Amino acid sequence: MIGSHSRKEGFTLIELLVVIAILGILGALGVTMLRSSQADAEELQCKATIQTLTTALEQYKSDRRHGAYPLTSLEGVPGAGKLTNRINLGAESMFVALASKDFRGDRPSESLGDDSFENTDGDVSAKPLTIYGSKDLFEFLDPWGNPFAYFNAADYGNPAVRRYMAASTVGGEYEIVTVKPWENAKTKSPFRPSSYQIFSAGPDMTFNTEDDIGNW
Ligand SMILES: [Ca+2]
Ligand SMILES: [Ca+2]
Repeated sequence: MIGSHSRKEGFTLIELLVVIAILGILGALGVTMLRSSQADAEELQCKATIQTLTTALEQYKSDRRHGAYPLTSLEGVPGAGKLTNRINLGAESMFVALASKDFRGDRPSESLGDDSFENTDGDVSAKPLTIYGSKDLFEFLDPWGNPFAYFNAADYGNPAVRRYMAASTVGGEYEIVTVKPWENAKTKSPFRPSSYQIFSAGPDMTFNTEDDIGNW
């Protein structure tokens, strides 16, 4: 009688273990779903940023004063000075083009906000080249904190514009990496052969791997 009385009072050890196990499974499921929805959100944000940048690049090209996409480097641009570190060249050139005083389109650095760009390699131009007072040569960042790579089609074969800063973990140290323009693995013909490539290293934070997200 004592046994049945205590049964009514509370859970048996087995029942308790079952409940704990179920809670554990639900918890793990919740974390997994949260993580995957966060990853989905970052990828969507990355694609949206590329869309914003490509729209601005088309506006830039269709302006008769430019008539072409930004070059892959600021070399020879008045006020750029000596580009000493040779890192992030395409990304910096794209940023300057789309944040310059004479760009009449919708500037992505303004619409995307201050968090959308950073000077990951800490280099400067001789004079300020953008609407900002700073001489910093900024790069647009993907949702994981790495610069977007940018290559004008004229430089797909140019190894001198392939050095980029990238961190392998969120908030990690930036290191110099080599980034190659994307090409068809079978035919070796580059993606976007007559315009430009802009792409993110993607969630794995490594360039030129399958999860890269680009304008193709
Ligand atoms: Ca820079
Ligand atoms: Ca990648």
